[in-house]
Amino acid sequence: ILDSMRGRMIAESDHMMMGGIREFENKFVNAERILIVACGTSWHAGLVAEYLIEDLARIPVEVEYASEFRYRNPIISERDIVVAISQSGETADTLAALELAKSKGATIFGICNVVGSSIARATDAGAYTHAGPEIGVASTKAFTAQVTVLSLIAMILGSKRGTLETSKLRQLMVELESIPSKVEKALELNEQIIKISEQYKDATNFLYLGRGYNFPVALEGALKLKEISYIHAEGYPAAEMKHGPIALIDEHMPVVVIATKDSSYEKIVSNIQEVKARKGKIIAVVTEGDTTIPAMADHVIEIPETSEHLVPLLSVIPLQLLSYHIAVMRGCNVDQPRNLAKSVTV
Ligand code: F1P
Repeated sequence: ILDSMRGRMIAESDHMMMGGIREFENKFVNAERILIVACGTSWHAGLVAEYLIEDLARIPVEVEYASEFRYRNPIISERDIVVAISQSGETADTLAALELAKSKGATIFGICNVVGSSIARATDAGAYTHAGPEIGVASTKAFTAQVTVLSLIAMILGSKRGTLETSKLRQLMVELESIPSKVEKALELNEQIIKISEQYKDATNFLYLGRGYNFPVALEGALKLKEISYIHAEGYPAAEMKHGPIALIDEHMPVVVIATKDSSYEKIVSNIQEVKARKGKIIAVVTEGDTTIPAMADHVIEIPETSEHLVPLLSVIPLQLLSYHIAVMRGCNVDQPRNLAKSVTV
């Protein structure tokens, strides 16, 4: 399984001209640290990778906003692997961050959509995601593609380092194969999400909460809403709510809680109770068949069950649909949101 998986990644990246990872495999496997640099949605994909790689491969990962990276004096060495993630492959901040890391001797791996883009050309190796091109500015399927590549990397590293058992690897591979059909199923939620969007299209604020693998998804849900509907939204780790955001909760605050069945499920149930006690409105994304949270939430969106390692690939879908429909109902141009560019080259 591992060989075919590695073969697939190398074949893909060789075919698409960025160097394959074969040459750097040992460096990757023996890395003391992996540094991820990216902006916006790509940064959120990087955050998912931090959870995946630390959990499955036990390599320390740091995820840096590329837009901030060069304004401090970061410690980088030739022993570091730097992964630059960018949908457009042209984001100036990401390019500058990887150039800085390269000048210190780090090995640069890229994950980009666009063949021959500036970031792809500046890397030592990498993988193209080919999720596009489309005219829409806000990144959606690029996120899914980036997280898929990063999941494969985490699995390969975990297997090579002996931190991921063969049976667990096999289980994850089988699960990954089932993701496309589960994404299709999640897209069938469209009609239900239109109805929810109608109720909240005039909201002025939204809060998004998630734990574990769903925390980056909460950030991404909030970003998508801001980008295309111009509604103020914040994403938080669910447990962080009591350290500030809880003060904002009243009957006018919709709270999107991503609460799929995983190791933190019980904790998130108590977060929902805290929101309900303050009359906040709960839009819950849950695992199909859940009965506890539906009894508490104002709206329930059920997604297919999957491994918690892969759940962002599914839980992000309803949040993208929610942003999309709210934006359309508010008369916003979802393809060309104001003030945003497909490639942020300055
Ligand atoms: C990064 C990004 C996108 C966002 C918008 C502005 O782009 O922040 O995530 O949706 O388009 O740029 P990229 O480096 O992934 O191309």
